[in-house]
Amino acid sequence: MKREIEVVVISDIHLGTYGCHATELLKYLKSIKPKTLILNGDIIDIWQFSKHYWPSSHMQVIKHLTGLIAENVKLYYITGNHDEMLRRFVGFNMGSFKILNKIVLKLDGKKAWIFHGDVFDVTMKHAKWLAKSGAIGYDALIVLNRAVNFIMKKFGKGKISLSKKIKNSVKGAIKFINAFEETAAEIGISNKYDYVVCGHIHQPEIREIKQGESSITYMNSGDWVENLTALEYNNKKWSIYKYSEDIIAQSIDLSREKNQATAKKVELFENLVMEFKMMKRA
Ligand SMILES: [Mn+2]
Repeated sequence: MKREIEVVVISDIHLGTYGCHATELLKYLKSIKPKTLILNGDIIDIWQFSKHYWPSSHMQVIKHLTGLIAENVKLYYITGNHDEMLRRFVGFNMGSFKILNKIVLKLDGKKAWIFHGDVFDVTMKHAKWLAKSGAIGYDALIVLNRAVNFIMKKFGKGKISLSKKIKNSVKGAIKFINAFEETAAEIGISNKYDYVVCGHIHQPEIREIKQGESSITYMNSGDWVENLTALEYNNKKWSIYKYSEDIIAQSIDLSREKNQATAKKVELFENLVMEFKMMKRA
C-alpha cells in the first residue's frame, strides 16, 4: 500500500552527479501517493552534468516523475541554481505540471511560501531590505543574483558555491545556515506567510522562528545527497521524512524496471534536452 500524502516537498536531488542517491529516492517515491509534489530546486544538476555519468536509476527518477503527470498528480518544478537553465521555461505548464521560480500554497487557511533559496547566497545582505521594501520581488532577486554571479565570473571568481562555503569551516557553516534561515524567516514574516519552505542548504529543518512580535514556521526539505529527506504535509501538520531501508515496504520490486531502463543514457538525456527546446518554441 502506498502512503497517501497531501503535499510532499523534495529538493536538491542533484541528478547527474555521483553524490545523488537516486535509487533510494525512487524507493521513497514509489512508496508514496502524493496529491501534490513540489520539486524545490536543484533536481537535475545541469551545472555539474557530465555526459559520462547518467545511470539508469537517474533516468528512472525522471520517468517516475513524468509518470505522475499522467496520473494527474500536481507536479511543480521550482528552479534552483543548479538547474537555473530551466528558469527560461518559467511559466511553462502542461496538464498538472508547472515550472516556476516560487509558489504560494494555501493549506487549510494558511499560506506556505515555497522557493529554492539560492538568491540568499550572493544577495544575502541586500536581499532582506530589498525584499522587505516591497520594491523588488523574488523573481527580480533571481535576476539580480544572476547578474552578480555574471560579474563575479568576469572577475574570475566563479560562481558562489555553497558546498565550498560549507567546507571552509564548521563555524562558518553554522553561521551561514543561521543567516540563511533568519533571512528566509524575516522576509516570510514581512510578507505575512505562515510557512516559508526552502531547499538549497542541504539542511532539513522544521522550526518556529520568532522575530519581535511575529513568528513563522521555517522549513527545509534537506537533500538526496547526504540527508535523504523530504517534507510531508498531512492533516494540517508538517513533518520531516527521513529515508530508511526498514520503513520502505519490502514489496517494492525495482529489479524488473531496472532492466527496462538501460537504454543509452546519453541519448535519453539528449532527448530530454530536445523536448525542453521544443517546449520553449511551443
Ligand atoms: Mn541550490
